[in-house]
Amino acid sequence: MDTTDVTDLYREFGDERLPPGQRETSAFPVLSKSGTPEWDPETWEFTVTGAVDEELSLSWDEFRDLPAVTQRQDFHCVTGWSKFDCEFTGVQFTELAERAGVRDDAVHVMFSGMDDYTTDLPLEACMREEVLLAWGFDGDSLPEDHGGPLRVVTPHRYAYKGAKWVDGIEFLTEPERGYWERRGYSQTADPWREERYS
Ligand SMILES: Nc1nc2c(c(=O)[nH]1)N[C@H]1C(S)=C(S)[C@@H](COP(=O)(O)O)O[C@H]1N2
Ligand SMILES: [Mo]
Repeated sequence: MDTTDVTDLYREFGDERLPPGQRETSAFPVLSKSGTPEWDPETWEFTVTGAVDEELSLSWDEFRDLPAVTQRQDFHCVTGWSKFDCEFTGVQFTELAERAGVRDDAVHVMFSGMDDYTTDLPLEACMREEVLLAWGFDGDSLPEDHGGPLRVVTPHRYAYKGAKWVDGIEFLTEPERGYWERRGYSQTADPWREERYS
């Protein structure tokens, strides 16, 4: 599969690839609010709900049959580390949005994970080529600690916007707050503007 390099997206937001206040690391630390949830490919179900023409419900096999892309991306954690050149493979957010048919009154999105994690983003911040629902990392399946079988990646936002173990997307007509956003983290989370807290 061809790899698209989106590591230059920082040019839209700032002059430096490394956002202010971040340090580069080659490690890939694990940050989870609780443990790594168990999952069963037989019963796993992914849903797209809310302000859409047609709600979707996909099995693991159905999800894996969706068209996928591979991208080289940077990863910025709000706690101060950045990891360059992560290779993620997965389905673009826009692909799912198109299949469900996002209604005109949708303005915001809530992602939820199997560990009851939630995180929210404005719709326009999701409708970008680099927002992936990733099942692959560096040519392998996504490690379970890093959100396997499926996680969201948001290289233009701090990484808490990327729900690990994601199994639901809800389109909202009013903004709502996710797990960390309710606890004082930024809703917009632009690393080049250091939007860490709200
Ligand atoms: N489901 C879920 N997703 C999550 C989290 C979590 O606790 N649960 N933590 C977030 C935070 S704070 C960060 S920094 C990244 C960390 O991803 P990593 O563990 O792969 O480094 O996942 C985000 N997504
Ligand atoms: Mo984080």
